[in-house]
Amino acid sequence: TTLPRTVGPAAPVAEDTVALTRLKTITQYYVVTAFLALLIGVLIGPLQALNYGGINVYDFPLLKALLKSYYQGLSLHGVLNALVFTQFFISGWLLYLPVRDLGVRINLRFAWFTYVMMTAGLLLAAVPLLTNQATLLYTFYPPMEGSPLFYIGAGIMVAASLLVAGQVIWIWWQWKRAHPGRVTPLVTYMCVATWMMWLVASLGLVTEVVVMLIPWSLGLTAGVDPLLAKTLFWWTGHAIVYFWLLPAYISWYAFVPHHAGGRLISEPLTRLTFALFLLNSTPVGLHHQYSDPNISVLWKVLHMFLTFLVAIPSLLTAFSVAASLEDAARARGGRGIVGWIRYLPWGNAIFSAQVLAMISFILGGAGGIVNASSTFAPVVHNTAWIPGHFHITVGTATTLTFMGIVFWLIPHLTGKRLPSMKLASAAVWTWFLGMMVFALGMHWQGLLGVPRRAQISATGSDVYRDLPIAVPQMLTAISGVILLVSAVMFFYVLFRMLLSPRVDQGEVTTPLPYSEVLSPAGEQLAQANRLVRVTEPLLALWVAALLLVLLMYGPVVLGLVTDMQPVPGWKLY
Ligand code: HAS
Ligand code: HEM
Ligand code: CU
Repeated sequence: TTLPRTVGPAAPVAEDTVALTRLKTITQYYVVTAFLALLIGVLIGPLQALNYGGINVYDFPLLKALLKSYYQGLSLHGVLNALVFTQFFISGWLLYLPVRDLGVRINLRFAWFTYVMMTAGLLLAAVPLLTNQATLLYTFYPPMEGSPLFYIGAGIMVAASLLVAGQVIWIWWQWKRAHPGRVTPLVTYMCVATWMMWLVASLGLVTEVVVMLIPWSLGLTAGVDPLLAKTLFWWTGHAIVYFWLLPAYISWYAFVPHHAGGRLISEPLTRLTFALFLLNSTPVGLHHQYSDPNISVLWKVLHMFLTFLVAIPSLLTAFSVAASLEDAARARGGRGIVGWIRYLPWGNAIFSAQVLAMISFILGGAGGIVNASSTFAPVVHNTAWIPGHFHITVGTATTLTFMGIVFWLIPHLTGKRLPSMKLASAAVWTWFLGMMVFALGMHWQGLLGVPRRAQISATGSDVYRDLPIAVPQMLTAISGVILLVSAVMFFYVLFRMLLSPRVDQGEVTTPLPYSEVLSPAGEQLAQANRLVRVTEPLLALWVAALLLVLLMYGPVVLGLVTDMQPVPGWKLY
């Protein structure tokens, strides 16, 4: 009999060799560090939700001892969740997958080095964050100024992620040289494209931190130009959302069909999606700066159109992944136009986490299109609508997907078992419910004019009480409580699993869940269809991506550089 064709290598079940065990340990370190950051970050979230429910808890003595201000808490929340959790998880995930996919040996010392470097950066940045010396919010816009340790630590963290990117691209390149004429396997393709995108995207942030913020915070320069710094920040700041999203897409394409019992529809289409993200993720950042002066409307409008264009690979994903789910449900006996949905394995938390994440992203994506439309942007910009938007993108589409992944990844890496599928499911469904209620409350308040990043519950901010916000405030407060309960259940399951003894060989009981595929890409480039051949030269696509971002950002940045208005720093905390 012939095995069904999957998106993975022919024999994904491997022996636990010494090298494989070590690779698994490194991956586990990345993933556990990520979730420790999320644990602390997420505990602060409900306090902020209560604030947007009109309830001020920041004067309680215990809390006052821990957090100097609402803004210290908000800085910790944003940095730990959106920057630390994501980066550590993704670095482990997108290192492990291509190494296994290509079946190669890697330099494990180098892999350990990048982990240690990233963690050192995190610890360095954590000191000023925890001592209220870097209360700058996760966007750290100058002229707000923090301790140099914060910028240096953040810089080291990003540099470490670039080394992981380099290692993955290197092993792919070695594989290409050893296998001329072969099509890059799908999972590796997606990982390499994502890392290449991140290398183009991170240039803005690296320049901002290394050239501007570190010398300035060390007192070597007298001031910085806030608009130039902010523009470089958003060069990276929009594309970073795809650095958070694409690792979830990798799971939705390659693994979710397997959990559902169906097939991936098309490898060539999946490759097209990632090629489009590589090209188009970065030159769109000005949609965060519609209201900023000194940047011409022409460039803002160009970035707006490019933003609409970058929604297309997500729409391709929506239809393609939905078709995989329908395929799975019909194979399980599902019938009817929508009736098939009931036949999906909703009781499996690995599956439900990721599909609920997708559903949240339908709404999150739609909100993104609203934000990107320059006519609507002034209504929603800097209001509570925006946190509403990103808690159902990064806070659910990404986070809930990663939660679903660890339910199989930890057993796979360690040979331990998920202690309770019921509790895992309860955590997943309450996270989804909590975030949907949160998003409703926050979008609604935003439309009524409630600003983001504001301690509106503090005495003295009575101005918002005159708005008709009682109902959305109540929804937001309730959502914070639901999410707290959800987080407690999730972390209980996660840590019970991590602390339990190893029961079997993870490779045997929980092999990599590669999906079967309906339209494979084929193995030989010469026989592959046109789309496969056009998307294969990733290095050329990478160069094209770099040129496109230079074209779309070069004149804007140059204009700001030739007209710099350096200002001294502020300490507002
Ligand atoms: Fe966004 C602000 C525009 C996507 C995150 N965004 C933010 C901020 C964050 C963020 C953190 O144009 C705040 C930054 C700050 O602090 O100031 N965003 C977009 C657009 C998209 C988008 C056009 N955002 C994301 C993703 C994020 C994220 C992804 C994180 C992971 N965003 C903006 C704009 C702003 C902004 C403006 C600035 C606002 C302002 O004024 O400050 C697009 O990429 C969205 C495309 C998505 C879709 C949806 C596809 C749906 C899929 C699911 C299918 C479902 C299935 C399930 C298959 C078109 C793929 C079926 C189920 C069955 C049961 C059958
Ligand atoms: C901001 C609540 C989880 C990322 C906020 C705000 C609230 C909130 C109310 C707005 C604060 C303001 O604008 O003043 C929560 C709750 C959570 C949660 C209740 C769940 C228990 C997450 C997760 C992520 C995340 C999982 C990402 C992985 C962020 C970011 C900000 C934010 C980046 C913006 C910080 C800033 O403005 O500098 N959160 N959140 N949150 N949240 Fe969450
Ligand atoms: Cu954006």
